[in-house]
Order: sequence, then C-alpha cells, then structure tokens
Amino acid sequence: MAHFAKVAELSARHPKADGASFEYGTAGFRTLGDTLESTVFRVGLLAALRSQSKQGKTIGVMITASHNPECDNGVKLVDPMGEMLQQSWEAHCTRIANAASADELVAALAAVVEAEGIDVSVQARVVYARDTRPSGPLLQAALEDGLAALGAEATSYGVVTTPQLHYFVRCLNTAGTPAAYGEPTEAGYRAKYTGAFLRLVDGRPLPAPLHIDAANGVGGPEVRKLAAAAASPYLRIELHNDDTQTPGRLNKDCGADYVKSNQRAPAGLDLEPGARYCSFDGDADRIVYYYVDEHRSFHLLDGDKISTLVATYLRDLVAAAGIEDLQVGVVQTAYANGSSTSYIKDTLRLPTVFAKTGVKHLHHEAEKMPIGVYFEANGHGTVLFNSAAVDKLRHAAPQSPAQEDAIRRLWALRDLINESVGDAMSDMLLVEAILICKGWTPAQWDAAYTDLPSRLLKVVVHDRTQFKTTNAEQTLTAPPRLQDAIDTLVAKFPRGRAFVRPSGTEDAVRVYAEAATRADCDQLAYSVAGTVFDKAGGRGDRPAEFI
Ligand code: G16
Repeated sequence: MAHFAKVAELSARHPKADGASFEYGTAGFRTLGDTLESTVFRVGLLAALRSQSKQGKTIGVMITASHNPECDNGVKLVDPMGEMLQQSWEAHCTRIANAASADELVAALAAVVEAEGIDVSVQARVVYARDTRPSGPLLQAALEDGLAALGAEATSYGVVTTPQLHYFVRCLNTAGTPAAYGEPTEAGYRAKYTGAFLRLVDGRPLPAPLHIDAANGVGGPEVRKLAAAAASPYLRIELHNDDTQTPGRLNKDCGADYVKSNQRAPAGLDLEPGARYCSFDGDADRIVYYYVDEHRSFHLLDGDKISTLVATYLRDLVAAAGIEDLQVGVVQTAYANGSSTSYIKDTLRLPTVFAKTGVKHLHHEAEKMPIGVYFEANGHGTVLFNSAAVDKLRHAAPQSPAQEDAIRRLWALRDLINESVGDAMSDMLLVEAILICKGWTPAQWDAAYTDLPSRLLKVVVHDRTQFKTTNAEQTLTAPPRLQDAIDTLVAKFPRGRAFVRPSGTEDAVRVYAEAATRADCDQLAYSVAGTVFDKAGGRGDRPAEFI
C-alpha cells in the first residue's frame, strides 16, 4: 500500500530485537525502557491509524511507566474523549508491536486498515507527552518517526502528567461543541480545576497546608504550578520528593504505590500529628492520603476512603438539591477493603459493583451509572456524570436557597473532576474541597469506617501468563488446583479473604489478603504467597515467612 511507503525506511531506525515480545496490557505497553524503542515507533503508526479510524479526531500518546521503577517505561494510547484505548484495538497493538520484520509490519498495518475499514486519506491528528523518565526523550523521537511515517499532524505537550494529556485530548475533540471541556493548554487545565475548587471553598475556614509527596516525578513541578495558579490561601502546599533531576529517585521509596503497598510514610517525610499528607505516583494519576495520630500511628486514606468520602458528599448534595432519581453508585475492584464495601452497601446504602483491575474496566462500569464514583484502592479513580444526570442538573428547579446552593455545588464539583481519567491533582482538589467544606481533619474523614488489616505482596514466578482468573479477578482458574489451596488457607482466618492475580504492569504475580487482625492478615498473605511460590514456579527468594 502506497500509504505505508515510508514505514519500512523509518522502521529500520527502530528495529525490534529478535525474540522480544510485547503485549498491550492494563496500562498499554510497559517494560524495561531500553527495550521499547521499536514498540513506541509502532505506537506512532497505530495512533495515526486510530485517528483516521475516528475521522481525524485527535488521539493521544503518553510515554510513561507511572508507578514502575525508573528503568521501566511504557506507552499508551488515549481515545478521543480522553478515555483509555477501546479494548478491541489492544489486539491490533499487540500484533503490530510483535511483527518480526518490516514486511510483516506493513502487512499487519494493512490488516488493521482492512479490518477497521479505515480511510487512509483522512488527515491523522495526534498529541503526545511523556513523564520525567531518562528513557523518555529517545522514545519520544521514535514516536515522532512513527507519526511522520504516516504523515500525522503531531503536537508535543512536552513533559506533563498522564491525566493532563487525557484532558488535552478531550478538550481538543470537544472544542466548539456543547460538550466543550476546556482550553487544551496547561494554563487552561489549571484555570479550570482551580477555578472550580475556589468556587466550592469560598468563604469557608482556611485549612492548614497540605504536604505532598510527588514521587520525584512530573507531579512535583506540575502541582507547584497549579498552586501558583490558584494563588489562594485555600491551596497552600508543602512539596516533598520533588527532585526530577537526580537519576534513580523517581518512585524510589516514595509515591502513592510505595505508601499504599507498604502502609508507611514515604522516605523524606517526618509525619507530624495533626498534619495532612498525600502522595502522587510517578505520572500523577494516583493519589493516597495519610496522617499520624497523637501516638504517631500511621493511618492510610486510600482510594477506598477517597471513594466513600466523595460518594457520601455527592449523595448528600443530590439530596440537598432536591433532585429525585439521581442515583450515586460506586465501582470498586477486588482490592477494595471489605470494610469499605460493607460501608457503601450497608451504611451509605449506595449500589456498588466490582470490576477487574485497570481503570478502563472501572470507567466502563461507572458510565452505566447516573453518577458513577470509581476508585481503585491504589488511589486511581474519578467520578463520571452521565448525560441523563447532566440533564437532570440542568433542569433542576430549586425551591429554596439551600437547594440552589446544592445545585451550584454539584456543578462546581463536576467541573472540579477530571472525567477523562483518574487524576491525582484534580482528585487532590476534590478531597481538599470536601474536607474544607465539612471542616474535617483527616482523622474525622477516617472515622467513617475501620479498614480490615490488609497486605499486598508480590511473587516473582517463571511465567505469570499461566495465571488465569475469573470473578472480577478474585478466583484463579489456572494453574490447576492453586485456588483450592488458597481457599483452604483463607478458611482458617476469621473474616479472611485473599486472591492472586498476574500484574498487568510488572513481571510478577500479586497477592492480596485481608483478615480480622493484623497478625492473621499477615500470616494469610505470606502463606498464600508461599503457596504460589511453591506450586507455581516461584523465582528468586521465597516470600519471607511472617515472624
Ligand atoms: C495501572 C492501571 C491501573 C491499575 C494498575 C494495576 O496503573 O492504570 O488502573 O490499577 O496498573 O497494576 P497491576 O496490574 O500491575 O497490578 P498505573 O498507575 O501504573 O498506570
């Protein structure tokens, strides 16, 4: 096909290593940064085709490996409304990334054109960005070659957070329509979210400063600019772990994933009772909060706690606004703490559903709800208002000043939320706004329910692809008999729950366990991890026994 004339020539600059294999998974392609050049070049080709398949709508490409170690990198595509790539295209991505030669690559591209009925005369439009990883510039150059090979109109946003890129894509594709989302610039992003935040908190008592651990990633400089744009005593921040220059520091002993997995403060922060802390991950699409009590015990306010805080606030506002039949629902994953699920069902009396890990799965479930709050326990999430909900808000006829105020707040909340994807900065403003409006300390927020002790472990195995799951990833169907062994262990512990799933972003299997006491929980977690290691080809050190 003439359209692919330049592919072979440019592909030769970014050859695929013999035998290397890639899979478009939970968060796009993700592996060691120095093995990804051919893949990122090909993602450039895919982005161009994806745009053409959408009649020239702008597609986004983000080069990031988020919470992974600094040596990793990754790349993912962003669809026109700022959402994750449509799942049916993931197989195209995997096939194209694995084509062994230039000829195979061209044939695979032609097959996508054929299968999707793509008109290749359409002008492709792609915007892209990267995080602060050292491998980023080289991968960006490979991407630019891929985009050039198919003549895409390509615009770089430089180094920004992942959610900012999702936001830009949505803004570009909705400009001039009734669904216009905002200015597709960094300044536009900051103006939109800080404006909504200030509308919500105006007139309330001022909060103490918020301490932010930026994981030594792109969130550091970006949140500094956000606070400068707000220029308000309502958003006073103390930034920690904001070194994006020193090699090796990204996500190292800090960031949302570290804090959530280890249930302890990140390096570089000495927590003081009474203060409020949060951690972003390396590309600022996740956030968790935490604090220490007067005995300096650490308390984590993870995605479940954020989700219940936000769902409660929305539910109460909808009631105060007098809007009928506007249901708030909550989407969780198997990682949600059992106490949070009971709290949502039994105390808040809100509908809740489970989705597989990965925001794309939660996002789709939340879209089915009028107001869908979705958060993974790891702090990745947002809120979606469907069109029926927006219509209800638009046609609401307030009968009192209180109802009018509640409706005004619901609009401001909607503007404060990055509906395209979970966003640490927008979620931070959301939590801050709710805490300010309620006049709550983190401890008061935490008091809603008590988490069951939980533990998350990693087991390295020879082949994680042999692990297959069902039931929202809570039950293993392969390797054979492993689930039976896990069930036998779980049955020994009061309120015990455990599951095992292959990671979509790292070469490991994850083990989650919770139980009534910390000792039981740890014993359960380590016994399940040990069983996985013994029965399913563990590699390296066997998970340390709990002492
Ligand atoms: C990515 C996804 C998240 C998901 C996480 C799970 O996070 O975007 O939705 O929770 O992977 O990772 P795993 O499959 O390894 O457990 P991120 O922040 O790394 O992009």
